[in-house]
Amino acid sequence: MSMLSFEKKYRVRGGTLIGGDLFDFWVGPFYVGFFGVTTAFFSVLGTLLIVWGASQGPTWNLWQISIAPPDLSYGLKLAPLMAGGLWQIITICALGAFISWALREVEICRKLGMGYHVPVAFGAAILAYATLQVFRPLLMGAWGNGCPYGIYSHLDWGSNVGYQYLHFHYNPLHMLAVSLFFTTTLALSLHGSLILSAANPKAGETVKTPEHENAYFRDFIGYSIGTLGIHRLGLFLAVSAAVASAGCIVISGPFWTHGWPQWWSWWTELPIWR
Ligand code: UQ1
Repeated sequence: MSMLSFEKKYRVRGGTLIGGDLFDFWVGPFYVGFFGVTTAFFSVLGTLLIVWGASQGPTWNLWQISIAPPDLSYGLKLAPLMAGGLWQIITICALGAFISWALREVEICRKLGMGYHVPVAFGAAILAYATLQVFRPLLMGAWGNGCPYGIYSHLDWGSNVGYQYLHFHYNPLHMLAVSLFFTTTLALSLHGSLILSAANPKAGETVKTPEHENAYFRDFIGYSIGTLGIHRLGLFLAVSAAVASAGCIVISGPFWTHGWPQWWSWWTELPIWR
C-alpha cells in the first residue's frame, strides 16, 4: 500500500485526549490536535524570548549568546526579567513544548491503535531535562543551580559543575550513563549496518531476509538477539541512558556534596580489609 493511501485509511477521527474534534485535523502531512497548538505556542514564544534576550545582551555571536538563570541569592523566588526571570519563563516554555510534543505523540498512538513506546521513550528525555533544570534546583533551594541557555555557556556550566565535584567521572551513575550512551551507539551501528548489508546484496541477487541476519550474528558471536529483540534492546539502552543521566545529576548536590572520588572510600572502608 502506498503511503498516501495508507494515510487516507488511518486519517480517522478520534483518539484525542483533550479538545474533542476541535483540533482534530491535519496541516499537510502533520497531525495538529490540541497539543500541536500548544507545542507551536510554547516553542514560538520560547524561541522569541531567547532572541529578545539575545537582543538585550552584549553579543550577537552565536557561540557567546547566553541566557542565564537567576543569581543564587534569589533562591526559589521569581527573578526580575533581566536577572534570570527570562530564563525562568523560557524554562517553562521549554517544558510546555516538550510535554505538549509527548502528548501529541500519545494522541497519534491512540489514533493508530499503537502502543505508547515512543512517548514513553521521549518522556525519559523530558525527565532528564526537568531533573537538570527544575528538580535539582528545587532540591538545592535556588533556580541559580540551573544550566544557562547558550552554546559556550552551557559547556562552561558543565565544566564548572564537574570540577565542583572534583572529578565528575567518578560519579557511579555518570559512569553508568556514559556506558549506556556508548552501548546505544554500538547497538544502533550494529543494527543499522546489519540491515543495510542485508538490503544491499550484490547486483542481480535478491535482498536477504532475517534468516541471514540471525545467521550472521550466530556465526560471528554465537548469538542473535532477533529482529524484535534488537529493537527492545535499543529502547532499553537509550531509555536507561536518559534515566541514569537524570540520576547522576540529581544526586550531585542534593545527596552528595563532596568530591565524587571520595565516594569510593566506601570500598577502602569495607571491614574485610581490617
Ligand atoms: C541481532 O541479533 C539481530 O537479530 C537478527 C538484529 O536484527 C536485525 C540486529 O540488528 C543485531 C545488531 C543483532 C546482534 C545483536 C546482539 C546484541 C547479539
